[in-house]
Amino acid sequence: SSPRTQTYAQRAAKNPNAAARALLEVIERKKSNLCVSVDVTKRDEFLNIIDTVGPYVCLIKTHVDIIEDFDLSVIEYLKELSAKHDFLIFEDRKFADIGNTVALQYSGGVHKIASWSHITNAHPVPGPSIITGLASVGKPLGRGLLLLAEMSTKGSLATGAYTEEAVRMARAHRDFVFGFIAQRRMDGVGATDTDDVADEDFLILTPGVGLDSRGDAMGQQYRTPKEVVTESGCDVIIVGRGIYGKGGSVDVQAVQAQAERYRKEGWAAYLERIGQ
Ligand code: 5FU
Repeated sequence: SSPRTQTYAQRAAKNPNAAARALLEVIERKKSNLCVSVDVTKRDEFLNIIDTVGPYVCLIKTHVDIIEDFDLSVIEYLKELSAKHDFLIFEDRKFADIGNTVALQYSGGVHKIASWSHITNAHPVPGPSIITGLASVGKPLGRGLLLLAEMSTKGSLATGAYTEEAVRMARAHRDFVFGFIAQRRMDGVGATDTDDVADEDFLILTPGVGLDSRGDAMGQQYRTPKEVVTESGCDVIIVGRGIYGKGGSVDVQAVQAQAERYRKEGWAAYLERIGQ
């Protein structure tokens, strides 16, 4: 059977990437395929939202470069919350430069992403050297990489042959690249007769998910968990503002209620997909 109809636990058992295995296992353990994207600019609010949604998520997605009052103690708290609530961390860094530069950006600077983020991502635009550059830092640490094969935004250029090439790049680096940011399943995409894709199982993490809105004023487009998980076969729903609104002060009960609502919808969509 294809990954589309297998359980997360079945897929965990045969995934070659440690970060992917850990993610699939936590999804199964918590019955949550929800990733919350915490896009706020103040450290207290950032940590407060994470502590609030923690019980409902498999993964927390960050953009640490938008936090105004950042220092490495934010990361210490984030790691504590990751242990307390049992979730993985995904810094949505979207690397896009030459191998040497991305290796420096990934390991160093103010944020030292590789030291704490289980998962990160990259645009395939520079070609395969971006993967080898990031792998030189991330592989020894047991990290995993996602390529951006598609985007959720209106007018995205990541379509057609570009998307297919992204999948080919991933296929050639299965030890480090375990999946995609995309809007649909990618197993077998762009494969030729000589590629062995029978056991291929790329995880698909999908932003642009919302239950109450179809988009924002800046090109974002939202689909529902059912459209994303049941119909398009994606594995993890990534939700930001649908959970905490505009940000500002955190209404703990309201944020909890939204997180549980999206967790439930995402899980029901998965059960429907695998026929349970
Ligand atoms: F790669 C992508 C993409 O194609 N669309 C996205 O929206 C990434 N994102 C991220 O997901 C974006 O940077 C935000 O951090 C998040 C979506 O937030 P929202 O509040 O749910 O729209």
